[in-house]
Amino acid sequence: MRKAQVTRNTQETQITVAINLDGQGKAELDSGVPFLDHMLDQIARHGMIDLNVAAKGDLHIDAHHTVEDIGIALGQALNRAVGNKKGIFRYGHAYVPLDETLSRVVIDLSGRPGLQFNTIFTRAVIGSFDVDLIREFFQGFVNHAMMTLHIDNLAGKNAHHQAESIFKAFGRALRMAVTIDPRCDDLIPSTKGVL
Ligand SMILES: [Mn+2]
Repeated sequence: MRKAQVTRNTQETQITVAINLDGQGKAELDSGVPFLDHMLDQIARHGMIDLNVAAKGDLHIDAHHTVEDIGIALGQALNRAVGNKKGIFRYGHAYVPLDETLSRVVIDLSGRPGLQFNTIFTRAVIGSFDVDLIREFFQGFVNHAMMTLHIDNLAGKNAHHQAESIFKAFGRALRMAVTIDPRCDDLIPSTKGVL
């Protein structure tokens, strides 16, 4: 089973995450940031990834450190869980609508960190959640997952819908990228022979 657990403790946050790429979309989420829990639940459900996240962060300041550091820890966990990437699709993509909103996410488990985040949120906050933190989450994630990630919100009038469609599309795209193609057996999907 492709699983990993990461504990990351700093003076700002204490985080433990566990990931199972061959899971059933089950999530146990206690990030301390309810909107983030709602988004992580989308990754688990639509990615068919089991996800546990427990975090204690300096929320008396704001949610910035907690959200960014959960992205970092999850990126580390993904990097460990995919291992040497033998037999995986490597690339994944998804378009996900949510009513008037449409988002596209494209992934390459390239071994190189890179984020292209093209989204103009229609509001600065969703409830009490600062929408800037969505980019911070994904930047932390790609830096440690060592993945190329293109996120484009193509249409949207509602910021909750924009965020949710991005996380759903990310889950779907990740599910495709980590899927093992049985024909590939021990092949690493790169002409370099290493990812
Ligand atoms: Mn929602």
